[in-house]
Amino acid sequence: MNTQTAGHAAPAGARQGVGARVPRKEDARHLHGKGNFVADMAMPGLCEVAFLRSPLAHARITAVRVPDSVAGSVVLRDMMADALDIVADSTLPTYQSSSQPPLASGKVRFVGEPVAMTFAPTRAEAEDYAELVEVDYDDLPVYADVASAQAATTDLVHEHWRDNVFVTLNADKDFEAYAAQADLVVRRKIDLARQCMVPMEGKAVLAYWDHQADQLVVVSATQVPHMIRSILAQCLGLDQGRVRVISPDVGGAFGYKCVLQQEELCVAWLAKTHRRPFRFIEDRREHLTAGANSREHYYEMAAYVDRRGKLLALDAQITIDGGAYSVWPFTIGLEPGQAIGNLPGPYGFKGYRCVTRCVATNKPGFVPYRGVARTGVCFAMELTMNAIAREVGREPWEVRLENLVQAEQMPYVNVTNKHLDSGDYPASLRKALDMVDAPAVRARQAAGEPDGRLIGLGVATYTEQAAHGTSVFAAWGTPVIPGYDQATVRVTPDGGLEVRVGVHSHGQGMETTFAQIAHEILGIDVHRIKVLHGDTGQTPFSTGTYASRSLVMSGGAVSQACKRLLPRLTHIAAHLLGAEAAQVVLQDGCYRAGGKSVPTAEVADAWYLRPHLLPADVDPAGLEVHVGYKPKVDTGCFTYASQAAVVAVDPDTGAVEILDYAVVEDCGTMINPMVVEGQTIGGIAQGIGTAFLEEVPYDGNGQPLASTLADYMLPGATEVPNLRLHHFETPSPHTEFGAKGMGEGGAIAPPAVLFGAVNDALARIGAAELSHTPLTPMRVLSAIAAGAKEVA
Ligand code: MCN
Ligand code: SMO
Repeated sequence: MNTQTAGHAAPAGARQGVGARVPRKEDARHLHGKGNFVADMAMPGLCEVAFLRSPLAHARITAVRVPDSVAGSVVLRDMMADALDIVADSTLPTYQSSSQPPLASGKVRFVGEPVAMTFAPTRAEAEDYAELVEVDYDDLPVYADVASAQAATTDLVHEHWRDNVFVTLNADKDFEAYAAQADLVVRRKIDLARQCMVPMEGKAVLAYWDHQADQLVVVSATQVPHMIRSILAQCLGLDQGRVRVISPDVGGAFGYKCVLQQEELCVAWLAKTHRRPFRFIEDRREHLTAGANSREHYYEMAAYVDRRGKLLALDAQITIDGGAYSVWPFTIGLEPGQAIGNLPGPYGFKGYRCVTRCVATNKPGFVPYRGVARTGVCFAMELTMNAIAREVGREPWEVRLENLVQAEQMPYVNVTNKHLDSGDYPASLRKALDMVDAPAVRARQAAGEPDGRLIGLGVATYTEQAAHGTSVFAAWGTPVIPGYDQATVRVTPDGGLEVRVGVHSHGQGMETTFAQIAHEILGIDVHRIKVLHGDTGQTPFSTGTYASRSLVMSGGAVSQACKRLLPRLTHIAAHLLGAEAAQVVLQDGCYRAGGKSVPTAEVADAWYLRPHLLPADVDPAGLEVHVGYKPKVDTGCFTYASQAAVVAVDPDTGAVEILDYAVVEDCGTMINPMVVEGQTIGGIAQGIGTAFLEEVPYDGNGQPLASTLADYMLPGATEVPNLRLHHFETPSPHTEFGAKGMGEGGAIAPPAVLFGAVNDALARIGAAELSHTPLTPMRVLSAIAAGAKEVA
């Protein structure tokens, strides 16, 4: 294992291959405002689309009146007879199927559900038309939370269901046997609030008919262009060959854009029907009140431990508020599936029982959000670890160090059959404790602060299952199951390289990192390597970018394709050099032998334009290779990290300041450490939002109470401290270069770390434990008051 600490970009002329800090190629256009987002696009005759959305959470639609003056510009569900509803079913037992119409039909199931669609030359006019449409509703009982939804027996969210539960998952692995050996049981209730994903760019889709290609072209801010093409073709009754999906620059996605959005379907339908261009750009209010939500998990944990805090068995109940509809293609089964499987995290205990329920409520549908269920399970597991430490009177890290899977146990198959592939979890925790100097923090706590604030230290260790593939998704029974990812690489006649992949970057920097992979093998300058992605017309199929899979899967395919191309280039070069292929070495993009050299450009020139110079036995497939790839083991690779934070809590105001934050992460071999650090820092910023600020509150009528960014609080630069990062690099045994996916990890641990730190601070004055996000100043003060009451 070699380690490397955070640093800055590599100077010009430096190494460009795997491990180099190459500045991101995509940054130039973004920093100069030259990105190409859907909202930037202009098209003759473009109509802007607006939606009339339901003001009620659960109601029957009894009448809709459209004034004649705008009738030609208003669409209702029954005018879209040729479009199918969105149905995303999992084959998991107990799963109940929801059918989401592109526009509400018969009834509405959440505030913000589109009821009518209008279009006009400008968005303002389209919104005016929407205001003229009158809808009569008959109220139905609203299920605004999981408790009322589960209690309901009539007027269910989906009438034909037996109850309001999408799916119930059960796990039991040797629970009774191990629980029986425990000395004590530590119980906690832990909740994670409902959140929005709030990318800078919301949903954005433009669709038109390409008359020349006789094709519907859908330009959409999506993570998964090939899957959107498949489902749009299916819902609109078109051959897939007559649909092209292009995902241009995407302004952040975080999971929000990895599913088919109903507005995407509506706008595509308009273009198919009218053979003209239409566009919808979600505004911030629509995003906050009607876009998909995430997180909202409720945990009841019972940890069966021995006197030293060794966890023998865990009994957990998880309830997830799944909102009104299942999303295509991941289904509402993905979140409970991830939760029940990943709850044990990095720990090696043997007895496990868990029931996970995903409940349908009258809220927007539920989409996986960066970290997916792992932010919740890490929060629940780590707060439980802290609780165990409290009850057995040990330091929280002492208890963890004993419970973590140890390095010598790797590879380790855990209690939920996760194949933890490699790494040293305890070493990462020790290093994080070192970085924040845990003994010094304890001494500082004992001495007290001159300003009366309370110091606290929190830690968390987590695993990030990444790039999980066929067997994992097959077990979740999703409508689409990822298999091989493909890449095409082609040397251009002037010696550059084109790389085509079906995944899509929405901020991850793949245009740079995939070029680095190709450079590592072929030595071509990264600035002469063009990564083409995000266009079904130009790239091979991939299920897309999600589950931190792009580097391992598509990056792996790029690596394999380049490795297959290299001998072909070498063979031609050897002939040009008059040498044996075995004597030829590739150095700085030049093929060298016997004191002579030819650059890649000359080899390419021979293949494309001077075939009379080629060897007789040249491979006629030429300088273009297409491969499909998946790692040797498709259960995913497990990136892991330990994070530690020191906070100061003001017991008078409830304000929390993060004084120090250290991260020790191991994603195997880093392709670009600077990109890895950017991903980690961005994820942690979002995690800080989850911990302290973010919540979409709903009232009892299912009305969203946060409709602007003044109510839905996001972390800004002042809330994100200087993060100190340290890397371990334990190569994965299963992947190209030993790299593991890591795009979500940063967002997983912060709530666990920061609640741990605040609870540690407040324990000094006997406050109650905090265990509901977000950790607001008010909640800090209530915890102090509750503790005081308990003492009195
Ligand atoms: N990388 C690397 N070395 C590694 C692992 C990754 O250099 N060992 C680099 C990759 O080459 C890639 C980036 O890090 O440029 C992330 O790679 P990976 O872990 O494969 O994740 P994906 O590319 O599949 O991205 C998806 C992941 C997810 S699921 C969410 S959600 C998320 C995230 O990435 N959303 C993001 N990061 C985001 N970053 C931005 N800016 N915006 C989002 O919406
Ligand atoms: S939430 Mo990321 O798109 O898996």
